[in-house]
Amino acid sequence: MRRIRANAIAILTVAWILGTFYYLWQDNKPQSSPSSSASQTRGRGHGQKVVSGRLEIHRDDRTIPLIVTQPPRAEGQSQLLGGLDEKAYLAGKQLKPGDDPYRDHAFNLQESDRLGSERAIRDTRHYRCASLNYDADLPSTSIIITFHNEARSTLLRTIKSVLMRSPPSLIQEIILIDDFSSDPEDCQLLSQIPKVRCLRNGRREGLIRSRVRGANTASASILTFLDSHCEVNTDWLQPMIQRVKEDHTRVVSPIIDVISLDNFAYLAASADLRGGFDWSLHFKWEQIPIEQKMARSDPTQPIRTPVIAGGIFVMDKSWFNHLGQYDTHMDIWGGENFELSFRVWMCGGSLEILPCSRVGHVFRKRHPYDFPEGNALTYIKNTRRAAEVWMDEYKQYYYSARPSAQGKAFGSIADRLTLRRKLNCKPFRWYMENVYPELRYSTLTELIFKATFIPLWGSSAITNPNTGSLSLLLSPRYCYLALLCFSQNVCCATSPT
Ligand SMILES: [Mn+2]
Repeated sequence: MRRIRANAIAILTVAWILGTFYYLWQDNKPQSSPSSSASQTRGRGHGQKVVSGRLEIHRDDRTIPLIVTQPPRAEGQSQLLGGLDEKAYLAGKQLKPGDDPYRDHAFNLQESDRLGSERAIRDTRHYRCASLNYDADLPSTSIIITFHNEARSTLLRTIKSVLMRSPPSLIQEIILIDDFSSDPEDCQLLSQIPKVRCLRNGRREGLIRSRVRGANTASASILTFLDSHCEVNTDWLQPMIQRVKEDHTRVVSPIIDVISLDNFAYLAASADLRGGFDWSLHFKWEQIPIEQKMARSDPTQPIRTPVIAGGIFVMDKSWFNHLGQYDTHMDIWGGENFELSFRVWMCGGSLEILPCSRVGHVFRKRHPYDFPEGNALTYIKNTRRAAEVWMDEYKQYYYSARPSAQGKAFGSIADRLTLRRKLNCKPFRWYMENVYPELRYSTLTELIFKATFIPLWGSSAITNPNTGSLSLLLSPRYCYLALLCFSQNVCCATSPT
């Protein structure tokens, strides 16, 4: 009897230790945002991990130490900005004393203004990137930046960093699409900068239709979509254009570094992440699967990614047009990155993250602007369109994970279905099997651990109703087999909805 008890205690102890390790491991894994109650925030797709506070922001000691990208010399500056009076431009919009610096842009405007339009930032690439060579005859690109009421200081810093840190021959033009901002001069004045063009929408269109407008007017053969609060890093452009030049069906993104929304510090993001999502079509950064990680002998090699975050990427213009640009019935923001990612993979292309290309981005905790139809409804409409057009029978998992999407209006998808047929795209099953097999089921080990250590594991899942399968457990309406809910795919499969 005593022996049995001793054994039981030993087993429990071992289980407890393993559970603690598992919990710590979970904690270190990049997680998606806990704040995804639909009305809250998704700092433009790629923001989630910052919001979670679990972000992989760590200074990677394999990166080039102490080398910073230089600001341009004083005499170069006047040429860089052409006729723009930078001081007057920035002074035209300033924070009044006593105003909340976070109110209008959801980042610390005071700090952004204080920084000025140029600064040295750390070169966050792996040191081997600096010795890579690129073709001398790379084609040029049209940079497309869409914005709505962006702060002048962040917008100007984005443009200047592009001009400072790109070979001039690669920049055909910078097209700004002002999506009906309150002050037309935010954009117009910037067109005094050489190569910068400004187009203003006559009404609010959202980033999807704005980008299509930019793409249609672009004169270069390669499109580069860039967010309006970024700073590009050393040699950010060459790796991406090289990959697209070699194969025009590749759609490539940089590693997106983090610019702190509070103090604007430039922080290196982990180089071991790719884009993923859960069944509610909630974007998240995730670790590269271990077998792929083991197979990576060269850290400068591209990383295959199931989806892109969507804010920053490079794509061949004719390929963009061939694949049907964007679904222009999607509004304002959100979901377009899934639609594009599914389409690219299923219709003959591929998606990559290039570790030797780095772009810093201010990740925010909320959208600073209004959604005319409401944030949640817009996200549901857009993701529902993506699911209905591309996910085939797997869309039932989307509806199980996002029951509120049932019955919501999403407009006609006839055009997009015709497009899919015309392009002869592969079924979603192919995507699941070949591009993102990791989505299907939690591993058995995870299942057991999660079932054993509910209190530990649950603390993170409970706060994350959109992605945490525990939330499904807590609402048995959507699941008959409560225990199996820990693997949300199993749960969805047994869902009555
Ligand atoms: Mn953004």
